[in-house]
Amino acid sequence: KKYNVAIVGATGAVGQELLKVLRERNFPVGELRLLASSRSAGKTMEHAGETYTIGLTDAQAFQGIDIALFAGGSASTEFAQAAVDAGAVVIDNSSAFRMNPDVPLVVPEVNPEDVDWHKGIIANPNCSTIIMAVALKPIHDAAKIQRVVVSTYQAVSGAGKEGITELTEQTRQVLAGEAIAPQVFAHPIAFNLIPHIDVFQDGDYTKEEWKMIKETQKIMHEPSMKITATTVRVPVYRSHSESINLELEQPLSAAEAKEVLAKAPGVIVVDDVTQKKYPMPIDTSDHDEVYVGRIREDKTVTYGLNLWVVADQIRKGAATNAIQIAETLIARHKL
Ligand code: 2RA
Repeated sequence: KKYNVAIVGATGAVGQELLKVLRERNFPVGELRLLASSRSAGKTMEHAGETYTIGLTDAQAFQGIDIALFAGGSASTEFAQAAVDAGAVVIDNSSAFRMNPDVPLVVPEVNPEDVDWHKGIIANPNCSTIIMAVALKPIHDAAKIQRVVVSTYQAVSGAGKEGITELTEQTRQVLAGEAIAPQVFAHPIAFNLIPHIDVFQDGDYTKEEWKMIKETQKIMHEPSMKITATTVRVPVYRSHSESINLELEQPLSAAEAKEVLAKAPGVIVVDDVTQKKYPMPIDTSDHDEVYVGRIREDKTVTYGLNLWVVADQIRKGAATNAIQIAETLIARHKL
């Protein structure tokens, strides 16, 4: 069986990646409808040798669509319900519905069963949340995580194509001794890092930090798991990195942790310090897996563990996860 698929926000960084991943994974696409705002509607786009005309996202755009992949942004609040009303299942990459108790928030390696109770919309979690959840799940199953302390090192492409352009342009300007005028980020990002992603909220945590806390608790079905986060933008083009410290309820040696992680779906362990092997953004970009290394016991608590986790946030943190949700729907006969 083939499915008619719409990509809403097809011209952005995530939209483009959705297109790539659909093709790469041989997703059974019938009609493919590319939609965007009035800025891009009417333009044509080349992809894998084919020319597509971008349609306008409006309430009528979803007739006959089985799966609507929303890349993110305000289109979700405006049009997700229209897509559902037209009979599509929406897989939404925006933050609009993630914490809605009627909307499953799914990482297929962690809680695939949650697709079963969808009412039309399934939310794709925040990028840094997805990456962390994939690495935490096997450890939680093996030794029950009590507390998580995470610090992130997030690539500029997390802020879209404009983030990439800003880093490139500022790097050139700094090297040329020219003045810098930050637009996408609050401060210069070239030769700097910024401990501030999204807006500040309760307790002086950023929205990105609250996403990592609240979304992880929802995905893992552990509403009282203790999680604290510091999220940082770094001058890297692509792939988010995370330093994760865990306190466990039961003992788990570094060797055992490596074993469970190596067997876990979607995880690749890269951890051989004698060979200077550990995950780095430069190696993980354009890959779908979550890479884990620097796996060490933390002896400052009874059962502690440190992990270094890196993954391509446009792929596993967004597009790949969304398409895996669609695959899960098909596999579980929920489409
Ligand atoms: C970022 N979390 O990296 C965002 C993208 N979803 O800014």
